[in-house]
Amino acid sequence: MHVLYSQNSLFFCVRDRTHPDDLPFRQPHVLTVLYINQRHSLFSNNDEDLLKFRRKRFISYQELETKRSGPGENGKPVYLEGKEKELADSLFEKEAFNRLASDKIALDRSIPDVRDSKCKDIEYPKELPTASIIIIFHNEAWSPLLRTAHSVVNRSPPEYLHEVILLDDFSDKPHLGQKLKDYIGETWPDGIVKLVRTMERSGLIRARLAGAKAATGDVVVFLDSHCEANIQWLEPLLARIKGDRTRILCNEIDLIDANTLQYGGTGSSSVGGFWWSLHFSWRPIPHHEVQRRKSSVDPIRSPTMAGGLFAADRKYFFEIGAYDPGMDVWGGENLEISFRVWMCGGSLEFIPCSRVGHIFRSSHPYTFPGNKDTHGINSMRLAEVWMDGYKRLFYSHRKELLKSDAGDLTERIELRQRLKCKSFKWYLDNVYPEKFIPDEKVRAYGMVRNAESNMCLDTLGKDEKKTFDTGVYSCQNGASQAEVFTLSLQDEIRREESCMTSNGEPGSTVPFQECHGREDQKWMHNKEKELIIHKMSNLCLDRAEEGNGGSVRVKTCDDSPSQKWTFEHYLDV
Ligand code: UD2
Ligand code: MN
Repeated sequence: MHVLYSQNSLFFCVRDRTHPDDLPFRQPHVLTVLYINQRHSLFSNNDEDLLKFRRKRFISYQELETKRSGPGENGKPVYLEGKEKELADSLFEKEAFNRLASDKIALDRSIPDVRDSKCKDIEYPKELPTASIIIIFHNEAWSPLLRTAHSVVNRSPPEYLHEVILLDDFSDKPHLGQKLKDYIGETWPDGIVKLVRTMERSGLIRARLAGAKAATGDVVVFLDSHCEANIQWLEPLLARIKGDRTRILCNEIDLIDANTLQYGGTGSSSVGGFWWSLHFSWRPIPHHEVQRRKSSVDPIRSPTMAGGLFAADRKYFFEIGAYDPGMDVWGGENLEISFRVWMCGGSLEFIPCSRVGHIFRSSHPYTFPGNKDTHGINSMRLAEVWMDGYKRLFYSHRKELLKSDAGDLTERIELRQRLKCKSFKWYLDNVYPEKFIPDEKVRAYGMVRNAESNMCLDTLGKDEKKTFDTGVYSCQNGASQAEVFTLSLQDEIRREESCMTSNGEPGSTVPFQECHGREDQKWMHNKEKELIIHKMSNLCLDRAEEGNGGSVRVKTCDDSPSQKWTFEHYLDV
């Protein structure tokens, strides 16, 4: 263990590992992540002096926030031109955001208060638990990382802000070495911001675990390293945990534009869902939840969380199983913790009055060691432990994983037994009743085959979040998810979220569109005659074009072989 002392910063830090640039402390170290943060005598080791200092800093930031001017202030966009824009564009590919624009903006810039105005009238208890904010990063760019830290320090009341832990997951970029350590020491001489480094590349899941183990506040709050915490973001989270420590709470995530760094409010109209491929999705707040809530600022119960930004009672976080340390680098942990929390007696909520911006990037600005599909394997771990028989629906999307090894799951299975968690069916029935299950309580499902041609209905690999025309492809006999369709009890022919739709014009193609339950999405299947009839127009589904990738259309029923379709499986309902 090394005690590091930065001459110019009055900042002490004991760490398990040193950044490659932190000479002369190059030798590797064998310790779990550990540090202490010692206050300098400037504060005479007196808690009251320290709090006074922090309060003054907090208040003076609020006083000046509205008077600031400069690029990006008040969350405004930054536009680059000429050579600068060219350079920014070329960097964009690697970093997946506009680093040049970000570097132009003050690290402690002001942002607009995008909350529902009702939030301002809410009074939170004076006595609240204290929070450790854990910001994990691997090779993050300088300005987003520091802007995250500044926003937290400047917008969290000091009496509740126990510490901010910058958890460096084995970065090797020079700016994250000595330079970062010095900056922290000089900027926050009271030691509120602490730097902890892992000894090896841990991936975001184990990095968060290391951060939570290092934390000593009552509550842990996790943030990505490219966020901006907004006004009064912390109090609503802490108040809700004070009310019930088994609540896991997510702030609303605002959008910081990856190109202009504009801070945009997103509203509070979504909850988390998932695709059976175990990717996260945003969905509108379901009807039953809209009815349950009395006000637009009430907490919103959500089946899942996006993953990066949430708060939990620190001890409860560990009691409920923290994270699966067998998960690597990126992906899956968000659904794992979501399923687990609900199934094991906790709950998950979005808090409309707590807002934090996040830069959504279209790719990852870091490497995946060994080029592994970590989302796939991590998801497999969660499916095996938490989804019971429903894991079939995950594997139907990821057949190739059936040959993969998810690693040792013993501890996670034991955890589920020890906590006496409920079944995944319970979760679906009670927490996410609107989730569509393609092969239960339906009339028929599987391949939809046209016998004459041995062609099957097929999505042709189209993006199912958008509208796409139904096509045909030679039947893959179960090998392709793109050929799995369901005839629902509501008379839809559908995929997970989208339904076959027709405007009833003879000869028109049949697009898949978001399911809405209206007449243009209702179909009748006559099993004996092998017909699929659009109810509204009485037209028949017809394989209109030959060959792979051909389209299907609705036409006047004429008993021709191109209008004969059978489903692979029929259920007795
Ligand atoms: C989303 C989540 C992210 C995580 C992920 C699923 C939000 C806003 N973001 O993806 O937090 O739950 O889904 O796994 O909900 N990092 C490390 N070590 C690594 C890789 C990443 O510390 O090996 C850090 C990274 O610097 C960042 C955080 O982990 O601070 C999340 O990574 P991301 O921003 O690339 O993930 P994102 O937002 O695409
Ligand atoms: Mn992120």
